[in-house]
Amino acid sequence: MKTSSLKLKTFAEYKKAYKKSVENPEKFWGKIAEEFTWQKKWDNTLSYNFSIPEVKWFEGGKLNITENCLDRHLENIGNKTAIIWEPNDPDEESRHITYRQLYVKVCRFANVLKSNGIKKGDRVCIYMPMIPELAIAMLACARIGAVHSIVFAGFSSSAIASRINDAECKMLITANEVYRGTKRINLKSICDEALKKTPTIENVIVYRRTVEPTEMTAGRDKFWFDELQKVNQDCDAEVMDAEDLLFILYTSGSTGKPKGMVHTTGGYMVGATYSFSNVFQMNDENDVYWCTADIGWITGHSYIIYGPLCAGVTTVMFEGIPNYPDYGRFWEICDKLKVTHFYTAPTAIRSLAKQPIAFVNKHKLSTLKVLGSVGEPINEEAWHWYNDNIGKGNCPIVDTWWQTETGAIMISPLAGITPTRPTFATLPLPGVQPALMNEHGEEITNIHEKAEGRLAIKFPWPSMARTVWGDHQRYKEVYFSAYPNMYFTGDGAYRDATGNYRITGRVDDVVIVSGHNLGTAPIENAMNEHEGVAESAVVGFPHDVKGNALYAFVILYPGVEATDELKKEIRDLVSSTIGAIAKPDVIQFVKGVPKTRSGKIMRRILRKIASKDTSNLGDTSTLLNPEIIQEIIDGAL
Ligand code: 7RM
Repeated sequence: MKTSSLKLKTFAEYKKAYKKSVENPEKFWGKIAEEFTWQKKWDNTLSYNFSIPEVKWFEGGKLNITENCLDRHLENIGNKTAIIWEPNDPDEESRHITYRQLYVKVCRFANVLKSNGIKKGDRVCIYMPMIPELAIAMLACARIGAVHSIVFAGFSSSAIASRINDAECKMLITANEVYRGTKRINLKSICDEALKKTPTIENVIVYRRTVEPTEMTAGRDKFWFDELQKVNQDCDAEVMDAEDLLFILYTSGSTGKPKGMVHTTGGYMVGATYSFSNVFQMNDENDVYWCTADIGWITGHSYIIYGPLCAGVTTVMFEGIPNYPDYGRFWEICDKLKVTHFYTAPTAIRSLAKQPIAFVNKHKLSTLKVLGSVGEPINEEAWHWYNDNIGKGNCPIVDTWWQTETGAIMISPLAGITPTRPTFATLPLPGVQPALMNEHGEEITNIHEKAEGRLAIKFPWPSMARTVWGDHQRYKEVYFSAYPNMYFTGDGAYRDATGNYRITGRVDDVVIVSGHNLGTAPIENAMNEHEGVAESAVVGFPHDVKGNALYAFVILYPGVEATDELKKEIRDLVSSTIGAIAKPDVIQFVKGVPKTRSGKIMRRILRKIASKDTSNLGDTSTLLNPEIIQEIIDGAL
């Protein structure tokens, strides 16, 4: 989908496309799908039934996503850089891999998978750092029709083991070690611990990222490099049906064990690529795109690898962290690699905004054209900091709302096309039909009046997850039971009188205080407006009179003194912004709040601390900062 007429160019074109996509979704998506390379055209564009639930797109169509990411580009852009890899250590050299080189590497490693007994439909777990071999491993799986299940290389051995066992993976691909800032972490030993409990794994392929000695188990563990020597580089792409599995990716539920979201080949490819091209608008062949997410998350799957490579652009992979060697690293890389399109998360923006502005101003940032945000609601303050200091007021910000389950961006401005508005994800992409639901479970259909409710989607889109691996019932209960014949997102949203959406946060974060439904996100936003407050998290806890009361965990900027006077100021600010009913009963100043690796606050744990019920905090091993929990408990009020 490169020079496609389907890339929208003006707001009028967007509106026209949107209208068409609602009037005849099958015709709309069918035309987009025709822009890709298929071995055989589909028989049936869409069949679905949300009450089973079952969704099938492009059934009978035969394709391989790697032919779309790689083979198709060889003729015209074979020598263009597909991946620029930027190492953790700024003194180590970057790697530039062309489309042709990537094609050869993927085919060759695909033969390694085959020679180790991996066949179409087998599940392969990948636990690797942000190095090109991670991209090669995932594309090699796709080349032969194996289903990849990538586990973020910051997760613990028990998290790896439970994911491997849930999907019954036959192979594990990993690296011996990984560099992260000043640390060197032994991934292989974490895997070895996991492998004690994973009977389905037959082979482990180990990429040597460092020269350190690596412990290998004979008969099971093999070095990546040694295996490559045994195979050639010719590998035909496996014939996949559009509805054959492409990958499984685990996402944490608000309770219980992680859900293995299942994505299939054709629809995912179409959705990821169409959204990528239209949202980011990379219109110059020299544009360079950098998404700072880890490939272990859906953002990395769709918007570091599959979307950008299908679209034939240059995509950056960064191995390191934002604060090594210092807090200017992101901006240094933008200058060095001439990044034009930059995509990151509000949590990263907020943490960088806390640092002295000199870390930004040391760098030019003159190549940037478009900025993106994803992962949580971006608060007003962070939006402006990003816009003013990074974009210099010249770069449209695309605030992209979507989920692991949606596979692709659902609500977002199209860069340079859709008028933006701070904190608003704005309008649905063509082909996406959101519905705002009121407290009686009815759709709020008047789009000319502002309204607030819960966000559902009332028509299927190609890249939606098809099931939860091994638990279709859970898929039905979580996503298709809240509202008949609709997909429920779990998010709340506000819609203004022009149809622009602002995502207000997970509705599991709604607290009912004295009968008032209070979203915690707007309260946090109000508190964050105080000049001393860096970040905050609000949860509910049981209260004799009010039913629930509000407990606020507040992180102050360095040097700000934690006083009772400050607490009063913060309460007054909430009161004047939202209303007295939203004033937190308790404010506890903390150094940090527990977060998932992708930057989402673990409110489940804060709720327990606020309720003085800390006997069983559940699994905290996958957190970014588990050590903060005891500190918060010790200071609890
Ligand atoms: C892409 C991703 C999904 C949840 C989702 C929301 C929140 C994501 C935004 C956002 C407000 C955004 N997948 N979320 N993007 N909230 N504005 N632009 O993050 O599966 O890991 O998370 O993230 O609550 O339901 S995810």
